[in-house]
Amino acid sequence: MAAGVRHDEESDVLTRVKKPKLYKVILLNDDYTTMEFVVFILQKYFQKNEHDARRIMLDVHHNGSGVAGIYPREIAETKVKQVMAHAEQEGFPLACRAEPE
Ligand code: TYC
Repeated sequence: MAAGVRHDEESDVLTRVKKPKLYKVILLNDDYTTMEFVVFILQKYFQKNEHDARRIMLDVHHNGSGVAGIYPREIAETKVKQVMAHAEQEGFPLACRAEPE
């Protein structure tokens, strides 16, 4: 084994254990989802207060996308699924996705 390889692998593993790779959950704008529903989603799934939820919603509305929250991969992916399922249930096309920070 080349010198240093094992050590590098160990330090990578330790880094991931202590500091998991983080993913942004991005909300995407559309013309049909109501502002109220997006504010509700930000409060329910991303623990935002009303003020911050409105600010993030308006940021998405004006800029096309915005960050709802930042989480380890599994949590980010779960939130994407929960949000999309809830929006679909309400008949809104609201889309979101997770992407590495
Ligand atoms: N653009 C939507 C409207 O005018 C509001 C909206 C905001 C929709 C953010 C989606 O992620 C979104 N009703």
